[in-house]
Amino acid sequence: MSVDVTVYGARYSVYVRAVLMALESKGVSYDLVPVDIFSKSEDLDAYREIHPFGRIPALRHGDFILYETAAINRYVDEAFLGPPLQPAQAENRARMTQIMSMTDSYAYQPLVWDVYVERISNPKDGKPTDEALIAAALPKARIYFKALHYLMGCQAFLAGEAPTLADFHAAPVFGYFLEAPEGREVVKEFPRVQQWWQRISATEAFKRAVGS
Ligand SMILES: N[C@@H](CCC(=O)N[C@@H](CS)C(=O)NCC(=O)O)C(=O)O
Repeated sequence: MSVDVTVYGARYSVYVRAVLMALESKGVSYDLVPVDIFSKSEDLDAYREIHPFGRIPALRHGDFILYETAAINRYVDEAFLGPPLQPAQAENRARMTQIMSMTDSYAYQPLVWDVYVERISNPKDGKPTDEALIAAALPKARIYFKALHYLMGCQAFLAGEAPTLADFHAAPVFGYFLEAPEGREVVKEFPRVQQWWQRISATEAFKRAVGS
C-alpha cells in the first residue's frame, strides 16, 4: 500500500522496530527518516517540534503527527487495511494492552539497558560493564518471562493465535536480551516463551523491521 507515511527514528531502537513491525504487517510502505537520539542535544532541537520529549519513534501520516509507540501502533492498525493486529475479543485485547504496558514498565530497562547494553554494547564501545546491574536485572527478567508464560498460555502468540501489537512490543526487546549469554540462559527456563520467540522472530515483519 503506497501512502504518505514517515517514521522518524533509527532502526536500532526497540520502539522504532515495534512500529516498523506493525507497518510491515499491514503492508504499508513508509520512509524512515533518521533521528539519532545519541547525537548532540542541539541536533535534536528540530525534531522536538515533532516529538517534544525527544524520543523515537514518531510517525507522520499526511498532516497527522503522532508519538508514543502504543498509540502509533493502534493508529496503524486502525487507519490502514491489512490483517487486524488487535484481537477482536475483549479479554485478548485487554491482555494485549497489559503485555505492552508490562514490557514498557518492567522489561525495557532491565532487558535492554541493564543486560544488553552492559554485556554487549558497552564492551563494543570500549566502556566498562556494570556486573551488578546485570545481576540485578536477571531476576526482573525472570518475573517478566514467568508472567508471559502464564498470560500467553498455550496460544501461539502473546495475545492470541496470530501476532498482535503485544508481540511487536515485546519481540524487539527480546532480540536484544537474547544477544547476551545470560539472556539466552534465562529464556531456556521458559520453553513456551522460547517457542514464541522462535515463531515471532521468523516472521517477515520482524526480519524487515530489524533490517535482516
Ligand atoms: N514511551 C516512548 C518510549 C520511546 C523511547 O524511550 N525510545 C528510546 C529509544 S528505544 C529513546 O528515544 N530514548 C532516548 C532517550 O531516552 O533520551 C514510546 O512508547 O514511544
